[in-house]
Amino acid sequence: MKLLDYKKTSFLKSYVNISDIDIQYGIEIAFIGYSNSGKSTVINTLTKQKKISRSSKTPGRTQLINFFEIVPNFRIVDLPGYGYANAPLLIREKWQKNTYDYLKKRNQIKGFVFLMDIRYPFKKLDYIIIDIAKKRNTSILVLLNKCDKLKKYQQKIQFNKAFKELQFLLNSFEIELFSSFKKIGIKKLKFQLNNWYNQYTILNN
Ligand SMILES: Nc1nc2c(ncn2[C@@H]2O[C@H](COP(=O)(O)OP(=O)(O)OP(=O)(O)O)[C@@H](O)[C@H]2O)c(=O)[nH]1
Ligand SMILES: [Mg+2]
Repeated sequence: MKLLDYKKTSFLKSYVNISDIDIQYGIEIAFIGYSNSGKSTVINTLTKQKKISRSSKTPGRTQLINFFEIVPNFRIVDLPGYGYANAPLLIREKWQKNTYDYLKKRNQIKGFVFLMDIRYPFKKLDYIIIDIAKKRNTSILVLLNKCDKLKKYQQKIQFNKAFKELQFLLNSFEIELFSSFKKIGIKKLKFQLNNWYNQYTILNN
């Protein structure tokens, strides 16, 4: 199994609309979740690059579909978060439609890294993403993010609850506690990304 060096990740390209995406080769992993759930920060943590992806205290930071290349033919994609309440409704709807369209239609997606704030999991729009993953039959890693905000025993309770809910909703999934601030869960994230990449290379060689 080839282990990837995530520090070598580089920015590839940004797009406003999915219809503009002109990369057809290789595969990609989509990072998705509510606005402010910590997607861009996870990508910075994974790649050990503080500013590869723009993160912010203000929700709605990521407004484009941003592609990063780990190695040729293997990309991660940072998406605008859904459910950002302060954006004008029209803009919000456009972002959301954009994101859902991309997640539903894009063949190159081989995995979802799906983030939920461990304190407030399974909000309304999260179910839409889980449903898309199920319908596509796409492999999903759920990160219960910002676990540094809870005590150990609370983390366990939230983990068990989420595990049960996911078991009810999906046939298969992976789940892990995550914190960019405390560097928790990174091993699992790398392991899953390595798996996805290796499955692709086995199939294509
Ligand atoms: N406590 C805690 N806060 C975090 C963690 N990761 C990110 N944050 C904070 O959460 C906020 C949002 O982080 P982003 O990475 O910009 O979130 P995002 O999901 O990319 O947001 P959008 O681009 O709006 O979709 C920032 O204030 C981060 O500092 C974490 O592990 N723990
Ligand atoms: Mg972001």
